[in-house]
Amino acid sequence: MKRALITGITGQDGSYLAEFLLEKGYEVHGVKRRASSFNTQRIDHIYEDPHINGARFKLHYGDLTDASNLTRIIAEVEPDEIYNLGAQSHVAVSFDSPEYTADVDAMGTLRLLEAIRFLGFEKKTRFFQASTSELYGLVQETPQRETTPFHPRSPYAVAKLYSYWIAVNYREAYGMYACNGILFNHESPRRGETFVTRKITRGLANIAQGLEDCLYMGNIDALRDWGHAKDYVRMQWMMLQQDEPEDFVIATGKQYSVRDFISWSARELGIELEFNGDGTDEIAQVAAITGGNAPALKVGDVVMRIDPRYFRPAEVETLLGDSSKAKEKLGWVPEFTAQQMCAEMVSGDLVTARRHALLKAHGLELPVAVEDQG
Ligand code: NDP
Ligand code: GDR
Repeated sequence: MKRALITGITGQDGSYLAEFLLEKGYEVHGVKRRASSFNTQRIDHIYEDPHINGARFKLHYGDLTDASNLTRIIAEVEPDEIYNLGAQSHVAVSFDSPEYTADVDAMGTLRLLEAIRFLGFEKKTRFFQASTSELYGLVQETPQRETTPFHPRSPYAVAKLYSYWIAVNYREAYGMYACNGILFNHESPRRGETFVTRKITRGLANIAQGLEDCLYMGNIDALRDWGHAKDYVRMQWMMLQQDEPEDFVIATGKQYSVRDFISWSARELGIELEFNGDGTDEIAQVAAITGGNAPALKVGDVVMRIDPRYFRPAEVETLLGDSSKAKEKLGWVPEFTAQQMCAEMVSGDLVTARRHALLKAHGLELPVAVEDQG
């Protein structure tokens, strides 16, 4: 039985990858951080009682800032594959916490690679690094492929640039099977609530049900290549099954704006939106109601405004990936379109919003987390 160790197992990708590997028959180990409240919502459904013999899913307390702890976990688990998905993954937050972001997103990767080397696992343990399209930042070529030069635009991207190169360096210097997936944006109903897609689907579902008044957004002209996390974790695994380690772009090859994503989400809720103004003044108003999912709204209501607080000190305006190499060498093609994914996200958030609206109607306190960052 193969053993995998996943950092970031409590995150979006970690949870899908853990499910995927368990289905493939792996024993799956995950590193989770100590938190003052439960932080395992995304993996609770695959949790196995460690007291039961033969459990194939195991969690270890750890942190990417703690080298001795990472070394001990790797020594104990003796993994065939390590997936380094753990990160302070929010670009806007990295401007507020640049040093911490560097410690986790850059040094964390080095700590894992050094632990593998220190333990003499260079020839045993394969290593996947979650690299990012943010490396391209101020883009030098469109679409972006494996050979496109990098120009990172945030402390997050600069930290991830270090990790990209240290993975390449350990491959070249020590013959390790280490590779980078240059992942373009990928989303799902499990996406963190402060990334733009989830902020939109959750926010609009809440507004439609009368739980919030308005969505406050940053740069809605930003263009992204959005895929589904399920497709991307499958590719992460495929990359570690080759004879030779290589880096791959993982993307859909289709590009849309944040404004498009807002319109699609609204349409899923049975609302047609009209955008008025531009730049910092733009608003989105309800132009027509075509379905019954938005009882709290009427034509003319403003559901989105721009708040310059969400503009970033340096923005990545446009990203579009070319994953032909992944298609040719690995036979990988994404199964989900961005629109399908958006529909799935809206439908998940609508179920939650309806439940909360029902509680509110009965005068019960809402279990709604208010998160202003991002
Ligand atoms: P999430 O933000 O959903 O998950 C991040 C994970 O990292 C969480 O499990 C988090 O734990 C954990 N983590 C954060 N800080 C530490 C730390 N100091 N030590 C150990 N673990 C830590 O990210 P995604 O699942 O979306 O992304 C997975 C990886 O892929 C990340 O590295 C991200 O940067 C990268 N990536 C993601 C893309 C995307 O579009 N989703 C695109 C390109 C790259 P906790 O739950 O306790 O916070
Ligand atoms: P990104 O994702 O920065 O690309 O990083 P995010 O969803 O945060 O932003 C995408 C684009 O939308 C614009 N935007 C807003 N973003 C947020 N979060 N909130 C807003 O209100 C808002 N309004 C407009 C942003 O400016 C940006 O242009 C994600 C993360 O998952 C990284 O970890 C990963 O490496 C990259 O994708 C690829």
